[in-house]
Amino acid sequence: MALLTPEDLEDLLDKLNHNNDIIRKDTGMDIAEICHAIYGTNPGNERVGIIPITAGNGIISTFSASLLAITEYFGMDGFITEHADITGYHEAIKGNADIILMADDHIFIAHNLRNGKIATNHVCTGVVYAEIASQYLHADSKEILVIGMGRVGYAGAEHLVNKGFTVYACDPDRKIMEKAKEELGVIPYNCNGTKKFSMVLEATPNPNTISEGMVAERCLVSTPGIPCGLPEDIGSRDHVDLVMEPLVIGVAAMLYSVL
Ligand code: NAI
Ligand code: 2YC
Ligand code: MG
Repeated sequence: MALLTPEDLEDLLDKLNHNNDIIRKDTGMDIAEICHAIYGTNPGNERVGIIPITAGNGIISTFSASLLAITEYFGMDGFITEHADITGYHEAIKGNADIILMADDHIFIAHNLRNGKIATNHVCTGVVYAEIASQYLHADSKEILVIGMGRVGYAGAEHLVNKGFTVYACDPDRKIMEKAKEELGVIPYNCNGTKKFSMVLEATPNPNTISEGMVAERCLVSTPGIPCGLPEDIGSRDHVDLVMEPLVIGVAAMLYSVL
């Protein structure tokens, strides 16, 4: 399980603003509008209880503070509980939280206590990064490449299939590819292929997963993957744009999805 580090979370809102500029340029929408386009919701001033969780590898020093900054960025009324775990959960309820945010090493959830809706970070991250790629204004077709069909990539691919895109997928895990072919009807793409795409969703925990042959002259690469899968020499080309951010975009989608 790839866990965030405090280094990943440094300069979080600067990274968000940089990515928002690219999203606006390449889709005509900002991240709030992208989330609204997916879920049809708008944040009010919902009270969001953020509960530190000590399970497994334990608390990531700046994780809760990052979540607080994210709730405030989207105009919500966030607070971090003084206590962790069950005591913190009780404190959040007593503190009139409408929505709970909490994560152990395996699952990160948003749970709306008022309407019962619940969201996981993996699914929402896959969906929102897929949506960003799919809204690329300079796309040359409705063919899109998904690299990595794990928890994030599969959710993104499913969202794109449901939107009517022709989804090519690559993943070295044969069982995962079999499942994706059977359930989603994705077209297997040889990772060393030469068919070029103007939209790429990358969701792997490895660097340099995107190769020369995959990227069209004008291309938007949308990736939550840590580290980044796009090699520097390809990413530095004039018309190859990159949306890559460690936490905010995925959490924004979680919050919009439970409103
Ligand atoms: P996962 O382990 O469930 O899936 C990763 C998939 O990538 C696996 O199926 C693996 O076989 C495949 N893969 C590995 N190398 C590959 C390659 N060279 N080409 C094609 N496929 C390859 O991981 P999960 O949970 O889907 O997360 C994916 C990445 O997204 C991780 O790095 C995780 O840290 C990151 N993440 C980032 C978030 C954000 O907001 N930025 C939020 C959630 C996850
Ligand atoms: O500080 C805390 O409360 C910790 N229990 C938080 C642990 C989060 C672990 N999950 C991750 O680092 C990754 C992120 C990419 C988002 C989802 N999983
Ligand atoms: Mg993110």
